[in-house]
Amino acid sequence: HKKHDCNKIEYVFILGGPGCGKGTQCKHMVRDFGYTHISTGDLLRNEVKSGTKMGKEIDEIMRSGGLVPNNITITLLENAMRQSGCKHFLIDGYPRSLEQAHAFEEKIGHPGVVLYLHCSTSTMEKRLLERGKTSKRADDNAEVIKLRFETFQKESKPVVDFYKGTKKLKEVSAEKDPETVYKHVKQALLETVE
Ligand code: B4P
Repeated sequence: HKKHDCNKIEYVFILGGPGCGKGTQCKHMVRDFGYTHISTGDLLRNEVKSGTKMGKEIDEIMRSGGLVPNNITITLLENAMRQSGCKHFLIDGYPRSLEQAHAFEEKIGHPGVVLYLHCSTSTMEKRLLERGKTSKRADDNAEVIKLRFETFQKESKPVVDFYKGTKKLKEVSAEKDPETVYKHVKQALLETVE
């Protein structure tokens, strides 16, 4: 039931702090534009569930609010993209550091547009604590949330600034309810794909 075509742009990066609503907005974009959604957070959680040695290593890092080593993330990402057999992707939660941005652009390709969901820390914290009541996610508790915010400021904010400099960045406020946020997300994406 795709309403718009994503053929013009192969890769869309979705950036934003922990709990800004990346996963939520991606669901809407998949429905309307026909992209394949790839979330590095989901890929990493699947690896943890599989109980491998690498999964245990990943679990510890996620519980500390830090970033999983780049070689692990890019390998999972490349495999998932290959296995999907698709060509147009929403890359959700990646790149989270300048090093990751460079790795993707060297090994895979260049994003056509970079969407940044901008949200205040207090709103993000509220959402994550709310999700934590039912999510059973090891990182949705006050202590780890604080560390995830620190990692975002230190490692991921520079990625936002980098793409601002290339003019590929589209900034959308993610403060309001999901439907309102999506109206602006859709507008920003339409401006680039059509
Ligand atoms: P992620 O899985 O990406 O977790 P997240 O930042 O919390 O985003 P998520 O998509 O889950 O939440 P959303 O904002 O949609 O990463 C988790 C961890 O994995 C990282 O800390 C890191 O350790 C590791 N990791 C991931 N990618 C990595 C990478 N590239 N390199 C290294 N390590 C990596 O939603 C949050 C909640 O808010 C939901 O409950 C949702 O329902 C609600 N919500 C959303 N939008 C809302 C709105 N508009 N109004 C009200 N509620 C809303």
